[in-house]
Amino acid sequence: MQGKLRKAVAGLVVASIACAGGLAYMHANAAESNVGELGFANELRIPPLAEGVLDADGTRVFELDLQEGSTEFRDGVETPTWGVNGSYLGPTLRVRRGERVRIEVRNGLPEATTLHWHGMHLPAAADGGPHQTIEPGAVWSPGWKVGQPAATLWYHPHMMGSTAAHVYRGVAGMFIVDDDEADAAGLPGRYGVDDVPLIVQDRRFNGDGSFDESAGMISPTGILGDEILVNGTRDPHFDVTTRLVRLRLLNAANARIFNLGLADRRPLWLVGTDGGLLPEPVERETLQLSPGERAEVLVRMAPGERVVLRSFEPDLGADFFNEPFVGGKDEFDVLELRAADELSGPSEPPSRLVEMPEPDPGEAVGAREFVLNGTTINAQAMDMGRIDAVVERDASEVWVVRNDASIPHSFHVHDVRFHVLAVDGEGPPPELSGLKDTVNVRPKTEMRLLVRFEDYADPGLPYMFHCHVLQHEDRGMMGQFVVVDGSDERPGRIEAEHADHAGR
Ligand SMILES: [Cu+2]
Repeated sequence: MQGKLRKAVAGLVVASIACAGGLAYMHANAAESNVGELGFANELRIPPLAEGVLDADGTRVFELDLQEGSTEFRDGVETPTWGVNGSYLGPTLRVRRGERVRIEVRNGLPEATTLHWHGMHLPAAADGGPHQTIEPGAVWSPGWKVGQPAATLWYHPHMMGSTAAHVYRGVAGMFIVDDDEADAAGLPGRYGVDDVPLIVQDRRFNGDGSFDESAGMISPTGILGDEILVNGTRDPHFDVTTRLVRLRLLNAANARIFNLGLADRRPLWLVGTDGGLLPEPVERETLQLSPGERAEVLVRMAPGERVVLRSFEPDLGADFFNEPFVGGKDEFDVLELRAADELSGPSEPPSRLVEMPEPDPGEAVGAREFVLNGTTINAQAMDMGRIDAVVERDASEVWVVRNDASIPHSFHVHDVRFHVLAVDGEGPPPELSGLKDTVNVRPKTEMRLLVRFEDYADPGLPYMFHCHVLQHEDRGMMGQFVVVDGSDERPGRIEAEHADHAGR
């Protein structure tokens, strides 16, 4: 008996040493890099521009078909994918401030999904969150009036429990809002020529060419790919014909934080963030974008040169154990910019862009706290029937978002654009000084946001706030708020058709 026990203990010790050794090995080898390995052989695909059709009453109508297909990312290798009006990703929608829009979304996918307009200010019923499910074969036609400044937004599914898979398979696209003030700012503005959408995603492929949807055994953040796609193009280059080129950067990855800059460290001029343009360009060497965030930057090119857009090792602030497993050691070449021998247009960015109102924390009627940890917010998992916050229409609140975890989380609020008032008590850095709808909340960090809820009230239908790391969102790192009008009742719960999907 004694001998048997000793043998068992010895076995256990050996096993745990092997296990710890394996973990240490994975820890040391978790760094991913493709730097220097790409040939930039493929011309960057530019998503087709959809400008819609004006109907009799002046509403701009778009048709979006969600569909299954297959995509050749690598010559001769077909990858089963999902897309919008195509096999992977979707068209860039373009609207003007002041216009009424309607979008007819047909779900040709084999399962129910939704389509959410990320960054758009609209009624809750049009938001495309988890309550606006579209069954296979069904059509959903939300409409609203575009009432916000020019900005780079995007669209993607938001289905309770399966957002990560639906986005990963390829359902996403850019959504650009224009207005007169941005037109007058003097920025490059020819779509696909000197105003270039860049939908940046990481993907991992199986040997047969299919996407590897397994989340990785160790990663606490879900899928991290080892290859980069830009607008669905692997190994891409873009031919630049102007001295200044405007890049609309969108981090459409499920989990990866990119730290984008040019390989020779020349400056980027940051001209816009999630919710619109900045008052003036700000020079940055690199720009960190967490899932869901956007930035518009200008890059200056010289005739005939080539420069690589790279994602440098990000500064995630995760603990020693987790850092490599959340992508903190990874570096990627993303895209090569190739300048023509002759370039046109100005070489200096405009000095002034648009007017932006200064945030006034004094207007806030109160504050509430959101603590991020594990895959919960305020220690609760998402419940489709539970209303977590009731806010008054046309009121401002301070939202204090604190990340108690040792990995980063990406906090997104639907419907609104907010100002970052402070990060750990300090004023925001330039990249957080513009209007935002998604922010990276670093580990052990507190951010104070000034959020204003305008125009639309609906006590029966909530908007979401959630982590934009999609695996976290799917696992319940999400909550709901309703906007109410003076006389509305203040619901604590609502009827929710899909409540049983929640809190997994
Ligand atoms: Cu998260």
